[in-house]
Amino acid sequence: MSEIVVPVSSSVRSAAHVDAEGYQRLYEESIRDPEGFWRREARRIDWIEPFSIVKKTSFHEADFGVSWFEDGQLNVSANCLDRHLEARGDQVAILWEGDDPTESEAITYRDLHGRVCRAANMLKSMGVHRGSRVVLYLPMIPAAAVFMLACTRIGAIHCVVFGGFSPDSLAGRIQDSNATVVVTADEGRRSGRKVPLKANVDEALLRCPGVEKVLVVRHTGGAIAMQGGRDVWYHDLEASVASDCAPEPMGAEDPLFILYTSGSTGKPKGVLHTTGGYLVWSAITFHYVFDYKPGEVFWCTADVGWVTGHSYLVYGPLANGATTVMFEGVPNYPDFGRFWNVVDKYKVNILYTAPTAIRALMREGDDWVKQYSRASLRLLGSVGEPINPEAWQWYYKVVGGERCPIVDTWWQTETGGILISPLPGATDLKPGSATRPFFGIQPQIVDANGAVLDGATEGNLVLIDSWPGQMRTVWGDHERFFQTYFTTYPGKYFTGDGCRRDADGYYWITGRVDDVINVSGHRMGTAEIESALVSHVKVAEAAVVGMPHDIKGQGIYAYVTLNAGETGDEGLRKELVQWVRHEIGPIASPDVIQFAPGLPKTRSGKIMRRILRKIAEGDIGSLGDTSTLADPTVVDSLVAERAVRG
Ligand code: 6R9
Repeated sequence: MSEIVVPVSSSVRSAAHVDAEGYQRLYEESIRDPEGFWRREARRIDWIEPFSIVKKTSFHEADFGVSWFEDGQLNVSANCLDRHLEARGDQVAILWEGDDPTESEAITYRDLHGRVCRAANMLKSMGVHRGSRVVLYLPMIPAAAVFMLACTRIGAIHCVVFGGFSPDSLAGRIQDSNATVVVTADEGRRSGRKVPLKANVDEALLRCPGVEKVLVVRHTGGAIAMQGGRDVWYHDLEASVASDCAPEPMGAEDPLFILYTSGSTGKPKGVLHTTGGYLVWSAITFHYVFDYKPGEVFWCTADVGWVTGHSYLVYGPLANGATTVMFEGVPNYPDFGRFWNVVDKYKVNILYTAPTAIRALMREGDDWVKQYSRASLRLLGSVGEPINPEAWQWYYKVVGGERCPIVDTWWQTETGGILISPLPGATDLKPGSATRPFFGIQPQIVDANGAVLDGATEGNLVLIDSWPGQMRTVWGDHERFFQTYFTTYPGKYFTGDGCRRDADGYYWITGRVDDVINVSGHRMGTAEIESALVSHVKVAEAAVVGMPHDIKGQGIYAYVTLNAGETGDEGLRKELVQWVRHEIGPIASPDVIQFAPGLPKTRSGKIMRRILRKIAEGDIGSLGDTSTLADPTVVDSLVAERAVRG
């Protein structure tokens, strides 16, 4: 197979922060002398009390721990707001574009500072203090960024829950984080439809007695119920609070936020990030990977409910004094030209989106793109899942007109920010490869037994030393943190991803190797969907695997065994899909439900997912060894049933 390489153009190289030699020099320094490198680089943010200790990290059981800049003090909101006021107080910080194309708002740094101070005072008046947990269940409106920053201003820990999650998922996160305050809106908007956020909160709170106050932002004006003594309107409280609020000096290792993410076991993990390291990491990666220059407009299309929305919609851009676009809508509303319309409207220079969106737009043809100028675009980014070379080429040629490099950025909720990515002025691109490690990142590829594989090879991706943006623990379960990430390959951080490295040392992420599937760039634990399915009265057992999907990357394929006496028909299929949507949220909707009289199990009772994956992929010819199954005939009936369904 001939390999396509897109070299760095001389105009991109000469304008960029670093070229290939610069990258090599800084990368080598970051590995040879991490102390010196990070002592210097951490100064790109402001410290109230400078740190003297740079790093104390070990991935080994005996002295396990991750801490960075631990004796330093800082405040995240002061770094994202106050320090920009003098030079760029009147520059736009957030450009908000509503779901409805006629709605928009431009918020300057000074204005944002005022809103954040008032929001911080509102939270204080509700009893929120240093270390309190505040759940934010909000649409993509400026208040989401305002309340994230307001929490950081007073040292409260925010926990953003994606607005597409069900009341049940929301309740689980409120309970696990022990939050006392929830901030929400009357309703959200999505492709002209309304999302009943406040009603979902009301339902969730029936199971969350610890929540004392609910702050409600008016967004759509839709009718909602307010519970006396508990629920407070934002606009009622706003008038009564002061517009200044001193930033709380926080320790570098004080918790900053919790964000829940799916793993290979049933219960989502509360990934905890801390103050100093996270901010340094989101700031430095934003600067180098997006090669950001003052005055540029940056648009990350991710929702704030995901880590990408935390690091590259809010913290990375604002720490760098950038103008960041926040978009409430979706790529296909009112039509398939929406992204390009927004790009032209705000003269977006850097666009950061997901392969699933690119594939969905690619399918609609080039005309939607070409109706718009897109002349402002300089750089394109991709995140969330592997980008297939065909989608990469379309993004590069049609969207970027072959002018704009693409940064394919590999990272995870756990990593806080980008770990493997091209730097626009330094790295020749290969469509489909996340290319090379960022400063301080030491990837290794290991085989199933942990043997380190050198040179051009393929295996599992691990990281052998810490970086400032690394998660610090699983909220409330430090043992689970250690067990999940550091025991598969002792002494190393296991990413859960498979990876190939080519002869040029480029990394190609091949996808999850654990029981996590990636649906439209969103992580779903198969165990979570299975437990939702088995909670239905008619279901005895369920096994969920990923299947190839043209737009979503992976779709959800569920094998369901019913209780004796139940019959699997179209009606029950629909009911089960609705059930999962209700239990978890629309993103977890199964694409295929196959009723199975039995599941393939080993004699010790383990479900053989490898076989289920093959059947879901339609790859019946290579089911491999089925002789270890307790009942090999189960496979024949699954294959036969699938053939009937086509
Ligand atoms: C940022 C984010 C993490 C998982 C990760 C991997 C996949 C993310 C990718 C990518 C290939 C890329 N992933 N970016 N795979 N190329 N550029 O997405 O975090 O939601 O925690 O998902 O997503 O499998 O392990 P998160």
